[in-house]
Amino acid sequence: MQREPWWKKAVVYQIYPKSFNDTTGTGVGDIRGIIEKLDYLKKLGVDVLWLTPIYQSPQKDNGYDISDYYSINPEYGTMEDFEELLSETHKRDMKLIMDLVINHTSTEHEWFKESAKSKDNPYRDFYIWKDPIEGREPNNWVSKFGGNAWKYDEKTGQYYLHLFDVTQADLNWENEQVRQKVIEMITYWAEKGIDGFRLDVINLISKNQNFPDDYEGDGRRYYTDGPRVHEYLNELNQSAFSPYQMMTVGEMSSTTIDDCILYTRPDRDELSMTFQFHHLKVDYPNGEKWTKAPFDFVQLKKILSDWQVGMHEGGGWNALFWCNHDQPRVVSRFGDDNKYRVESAKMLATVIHMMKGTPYIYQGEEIGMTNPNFERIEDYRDVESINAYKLLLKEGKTEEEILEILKQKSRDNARTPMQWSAEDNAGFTSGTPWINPASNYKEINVEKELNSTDTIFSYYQALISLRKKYDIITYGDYHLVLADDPQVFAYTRNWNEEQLVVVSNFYGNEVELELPVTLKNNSEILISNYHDSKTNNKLTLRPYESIVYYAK
Ligand code: TEU
Repeated sequence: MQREPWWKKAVVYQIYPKSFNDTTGTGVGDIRGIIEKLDYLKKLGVDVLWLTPIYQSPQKDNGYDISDYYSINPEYGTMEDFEELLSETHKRDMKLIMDLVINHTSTEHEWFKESAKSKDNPYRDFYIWKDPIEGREPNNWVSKFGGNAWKYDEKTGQYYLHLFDVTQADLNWENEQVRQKVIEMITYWAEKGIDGFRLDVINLISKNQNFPDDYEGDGRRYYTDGPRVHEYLNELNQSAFSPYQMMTVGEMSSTTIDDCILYTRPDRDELSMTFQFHHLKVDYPNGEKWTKAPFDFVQLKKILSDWQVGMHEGGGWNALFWCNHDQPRVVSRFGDDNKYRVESAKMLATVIHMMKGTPYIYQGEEIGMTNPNFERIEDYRDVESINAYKLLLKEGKTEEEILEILKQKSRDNARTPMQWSAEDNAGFTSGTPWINPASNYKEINVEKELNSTDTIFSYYQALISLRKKYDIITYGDYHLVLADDPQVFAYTRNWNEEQLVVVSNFYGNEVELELPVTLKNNSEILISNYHDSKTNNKLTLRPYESIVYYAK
């Protein structure tokens, strides 16, 4: 049998450098701040660190607007700092992956500046420029951050496409020179010795070249998993990823299981694994994000389970996650960030970490950080949130209503400073933080976690070591049971003669449960978030109780 790739048994930790640890008092986290915390991350037990973008950038979208792929944003440090981070990470036997943002660049990137100079500039074709149609935008596609996705340029009389912010211009992947430049850049970082990449919105790079109007939607059907995307990824793989044996995880916007199988099936030579977001839209009624809404639990189970089974059967590989820098804190979203914060954080971790795929932990998740519940619009920094605020005001919503929506949905919920201690600003900075910390940092912080027993942190440690010890977690199949149960998330995993049964109460009230599968006689409890969980076929699950049974 071919040797299985290492990343199948790995656990990844996502670092949002801006909010991780500031060593210079600027109020912005930095690379040296990450180096300082490597031992902490090693202690947690993770194998890979993923850094969101640290390249030079005007920071209109916190680094997802890159103006130079070859240099480090000075706020974060220098290239020497980066190289030290890489070697210190490797010394501790961990790996480092970086963010690759190649659907678009900042409009301050040299390529764009050249491109905007004239219609016959050699870089013109690096971006997607179109003539007006009847004096208007070339089509009706909508930017993911609100408004039309085209921006008119007075000087040359054409529009350029920006699926995200107006300062994030989409690259023209049809242009072979663009692809060559990207390959050169990937090779530069690979030569430095990094271990892989997370590829930002990578399934949006190939657009339908007719650029049709979308009369039923916002345009995404014409560029999501687009016509040449698999070809482009295969090219990147063969010219840059494979020669350096990189681990790659594609961030897939509104994708399908079928496409993700194609992106990740080993014989396709595209990517190692994919992030999909369908399970994080269960609180978007009718697809609408900017509304305050409860989540649909049965749907959540169904989506996660369809992806488990679909990717298993199709030979693909899932990245597993609840949270990232674009999502609210999971304990506030699907758990209880109050009375049962600890129990629910552990339960949520169990549900994801016992699934098939590679789990990702977003900074602060391992100590149960919550949404900050900002009360004023001035507290928000995120371009998407601020755009949404303006649009919702125009639509006639009151300021109060909008603030309630942002408290639930804003991306800034995950971007508040990492809570290291009870000191000022959560021990994140000695200066003024670029965004305020959540006010609960005196209660919820790393120092406190490390000085106590039975913490969320120690529970994550335990989950990570179980993955190392039990192959069934990596390789077993997956079956959802009690699919329609409105309170319990239960699934089984089978592999060779082994069996895992994972049962979790997703709510704050007790529930009587007759286990849907007969536990084998020799079943043991691998992990549970209560001390005295029972090994019975009939049991009462306490608030947010989660139990993993194992038998051989
Ligand atoms: O996000 C892609 C993306 O489409 C979303 O997760 C986005 O934040 C959401 O749709 C907004 O409702 C990636 C990055 O993770 C994000 O931080 C960047 O802003 C975006 O790409 C553009 O580079």
